[in-house]
Parts: sequence; C-alpha cells; structure tokens
Amino acid sequence: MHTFTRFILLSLIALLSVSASAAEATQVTVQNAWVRATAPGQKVGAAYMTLTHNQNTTFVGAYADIAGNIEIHSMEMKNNVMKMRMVDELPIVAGKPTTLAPSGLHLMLFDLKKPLKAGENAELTLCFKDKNGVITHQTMTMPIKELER
Ligand SMILES: [Cu+2]
Repeated sequence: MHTFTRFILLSLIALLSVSASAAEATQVTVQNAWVRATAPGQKVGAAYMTLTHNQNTTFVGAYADIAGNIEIHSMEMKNNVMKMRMVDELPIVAGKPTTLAPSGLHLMLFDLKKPLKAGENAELTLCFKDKNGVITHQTMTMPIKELER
C-alpha cells in the first residue's frame, strides 16, 4: 500500500472512531420507538420505546409539536385498578435497557394537535440529564402504529 493511501486510511479511521466515541458519550440509544395511533377526536396519546445508554443518565421528559404537553407515566395495579402516575425523572442505568411499553412505563401525550394516523410518523424530542446535570435533547422520528393485541 502506498504510504499516502495508508495515511489517508488511518486518518479516516481515527476520524471515525473519534466521532463514534463522541456520539456514544452523548446519544442515548433509542430502539423500537413508536407512537400509538389515536381515534378521531382523541386528545391523549402514548409513545413507547426502549432506552439504553453506556453510562448512567436520567430521562427527564419529552416534547413535540403534535402535543401540548408530554409526561412520563408509570402504571401500577392498585386495588385491582390500573393507575397511572407521573414520573418526574426516570433513571437509565448504564448498559441496562429501560423499556416503555403498553401496560407499563409510557410517554403520555396530552392536548394532541391532530389525530395520530397509523402509517405516518411523529417527531418527538427526548430530554436526558447526565450525571453532571447537563441536559441533552434528542429528536427522533417515530412511526405511528396501532396497538397490537
Ligand atoms: Cu399515562
């Protein structure tokens, strides 16, 4: 291999690994994200996803153009009734996936600006707080889907 070519390749590799580690440090991995389709006139919706990060972080909330307000909710059985509760902060433990799914943790979308139609996408911005209290925002495009029963 020519020295010059090798130099270019090595620089590329160095560049790639630097940007990869920078991304790892700030970006939380969001998998299986989806927003639940709503019926016409329905003003409240929900979004689900699995969050994983390589260091401890805290999920502190979300916002979107499609909703007036978004809260993190948990669900628990109380006297045989499913109760939803608002969660201010959801700790994400390093390396451990945190799953928001139907019948469990979820994002609750209030004051929807339009019906959420299956097959379309919704853009949500997720907010995380690292151990130093620094908040980062991650905007994600999520598919809108019907709940599978
Ligand atoms: Cu809820």
